[in-house]
Amino acid sequence: MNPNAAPRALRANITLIGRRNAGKSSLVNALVGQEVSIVSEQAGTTTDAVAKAYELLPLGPVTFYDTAGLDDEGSLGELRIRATKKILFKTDIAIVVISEKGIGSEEKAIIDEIRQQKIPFVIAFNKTDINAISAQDIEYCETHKFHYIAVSATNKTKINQLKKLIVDIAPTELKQEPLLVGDLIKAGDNVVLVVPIDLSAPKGRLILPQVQTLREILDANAVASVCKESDLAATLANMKQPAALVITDSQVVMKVAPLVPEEIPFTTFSTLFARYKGDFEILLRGSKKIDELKEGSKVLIAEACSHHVEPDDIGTVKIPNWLQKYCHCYLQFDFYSGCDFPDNLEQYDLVIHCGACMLGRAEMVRRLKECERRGVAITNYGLTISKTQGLLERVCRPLEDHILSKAAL
Ligand SMILES: Nc1nc2c(ncn2[C@@H]2O[C@H](COP(=O)(O)OP(=O)(O)OP(=O)(O)O)[C@@H](O)[C@H]2O)c(=O)[nH]1
Ligand code: SF4
Ligand SMILES: [Mg+2]
Repeated sequence: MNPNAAPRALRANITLIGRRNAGKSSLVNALVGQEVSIVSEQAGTTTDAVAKAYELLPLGPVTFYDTAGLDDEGSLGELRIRATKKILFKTDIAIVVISEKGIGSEEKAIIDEIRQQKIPFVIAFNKTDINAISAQDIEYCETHKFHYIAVSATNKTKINQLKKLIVDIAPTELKQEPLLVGDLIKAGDNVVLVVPIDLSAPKGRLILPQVQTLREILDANAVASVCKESDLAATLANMKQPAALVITDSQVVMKVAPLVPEEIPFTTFSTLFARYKGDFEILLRGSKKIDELKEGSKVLIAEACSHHVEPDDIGTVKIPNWLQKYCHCYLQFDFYSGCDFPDNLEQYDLVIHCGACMLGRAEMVRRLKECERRGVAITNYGLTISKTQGLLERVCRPLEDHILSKAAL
């Protein structure tokens, strides 16, 4: 864990998918204004996916993936189709490229799959310089309320409009940075941060999540008090106006919880970051899976990057111990670090993800969605710690109350 590292920029993955020869490579070239992908009239030109980084304003940095045609033949073709489908797991926005032949059963199957995976998509009818969209295809798109556009990669027609459509349908996590704590407090509130200064605390400074939280409290014109867990009781007792929120480091949540009166909203930095960095509902759903783990259940501890492992490492030592104690049984743990998930992800009963300090929100949400698409529950370190200490409900309450109050508006 290195919570001081700056988050990587958000980068959206945009995948062009369709039959061979539909013009996927030509369209990628037209979108980025460069000849990055080989184009030919021979079907099956693109065999391995080609990635091209591009700055798509106002969305920001994106990667276009040009994929192999989904009607590729033979055993190698099957492998390519599988590789293309794997890219779909990581796709934020899909462009279904249709050739001059229009939408057939193959295209409908692709669209169904994309919809099932809840990927926003646009249908790009390519080659409209030689063939206009048929009335039947227009009706199909209109009936299903699909976004569609007629383009020509060769003539560069409506390429800018296609880019605009991509930006319009982009998921919200790609468009706006969410708040960490600012929406949970109001001007003048007292917020107490509990920061343990133990051996694992870096010398002479606070860590990034703490600094980021402090900054947001100030931005909200609220007042922050910072103390160690040993000084919390005195800090709360000396306040003329009761604390509006107490936020603690997860690792001391057990010590701190009894010191905070029930009526004072109480949460952890990790819980705030679970919402800020990911999809809170997916993570919360995943944490419920902990109660279903039984003897021999398989748990994957996934870390987004490799790092030096301390003897009491949170991912490899503490969380496995807490979990087994909580579940009263032996669990099988696998550990995986890197920007991908293992191919056999489906065999796990639960994935527990690290705090994702090195990942942008979009990337973390994408990882969460990939697990959902592959039917595997996922939660994260922070929620797991609170759950195994019996405090999950309490530390989530400030966020859930906020979600409910927003829904009531
Ligand atoms: N007339 C016309 N031809 C196009 C257009 N876009 C692509 N083509 C042609 O269609 C053929 C296939 O184009 P590619 O871009 O290689 O198609 P692809 O979907 O990447 O094909 P694979 O990689 O084989 O799956 C080439 O001969 C292109 O010149 C277009 O907008 N209009
Ligand atoms: S991304 Fe995950 S594994 Fe890497 S330093 Fe951050 S919390 Fe630790
Ligand atoms: Mg191609």
